[in-house]
Amino acid sequence: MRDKLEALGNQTLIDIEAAMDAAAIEQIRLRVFGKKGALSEVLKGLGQVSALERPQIGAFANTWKERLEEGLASRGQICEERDLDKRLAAEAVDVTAPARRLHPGSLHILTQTTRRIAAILGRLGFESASGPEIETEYFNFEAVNIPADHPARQMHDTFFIKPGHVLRTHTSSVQMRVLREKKPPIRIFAAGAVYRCEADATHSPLFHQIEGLFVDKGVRMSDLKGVLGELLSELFGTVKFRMRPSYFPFVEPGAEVDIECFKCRGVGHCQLCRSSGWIEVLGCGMVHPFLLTSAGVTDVTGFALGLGVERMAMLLHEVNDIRHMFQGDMRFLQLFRFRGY
Ligand code: FA5
Repeated sequence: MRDKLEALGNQTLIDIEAAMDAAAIEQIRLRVFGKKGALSEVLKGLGQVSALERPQIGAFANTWKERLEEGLASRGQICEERDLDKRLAAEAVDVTAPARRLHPGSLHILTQTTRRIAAILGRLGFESASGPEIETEYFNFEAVNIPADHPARQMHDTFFIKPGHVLRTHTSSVQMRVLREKKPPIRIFAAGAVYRCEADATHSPLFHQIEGLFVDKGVRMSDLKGVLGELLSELFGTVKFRMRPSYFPFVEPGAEVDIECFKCRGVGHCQLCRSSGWIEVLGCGMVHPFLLTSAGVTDVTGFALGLGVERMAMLLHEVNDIRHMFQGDMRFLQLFRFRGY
């Protein structure tokens, strides 16, 4: 029995010294000291040992037990330190390594332009309003004084969706919705996508407009002029503008607004203004009485204005082809990495 204990003890000491990590130490501990471990197996033979010899063998076994436990503890500590070193080495962060380049997103030029104009109108007291992009023919046309046989319908190359419904061709479709829902004073702007079946360098089948509508007692053309002055000078800096008589069925009188060409300063020798010295920027006018009476709004007058966001962004940033706005080319998008608004 002594020999067996000694053999087990010596072999276990060798195994302990050879253990390289905490898991191996734990395995040895279980193999020797576990319930059915090697030491218990050897000690089972204690019953056959004479009563005289038993205390000595018991003491011998205890001495080995203590030696092995000490061995496991001290080697165990070394193994745990090794494990920790290994983990630290594997998880080490090289603070001198070059940083990975971040590619932060930024707002699209159209979002920036829309928010910029919305912020100006907001400061002038206009509140945001909206209407559906799939619009009834009624709100897109009839309600804004464009009956079925009106020639102005042909100017809007319309996408027809299903009987009685179109993809709205302008944000003026929001006008009658608001006039019916709200009581004057009404001072709203409606920004959003509109659709027309046309495509070239200055026309996109999907584009964006911003509509402004102000209806109250005694609103006059001079109020419209005041708002235009604020809007245009905030966008283009101090700039001359003119209101040129024009026709839109939902306003009377109607006008198109031109700003003096900011590139040639009105001299008229440049491509931007096609040598005219003026650049057209939006449509506007006094709300047609037809709209007010059919909405049941009386004793008030109003003005409306509507502009194209893409064209405005093209002017502000000298972009020569509207298609750049929709192609998602990083070289183009990175030119407008401003993250405000
Ligand atoms: C209108 O759509 C009127 N509803 C604007 C208006 C509102 C007038 C209120 C009076 C009162 P127009 O069809 O001109 O008007 O379009 C307005 C602007 O949208 C144009 O000046 C232009 O900047 C832009 N636009 C028109 N068609 C396209 C297109 N296919 N792609 C990009 N921009 C366009």
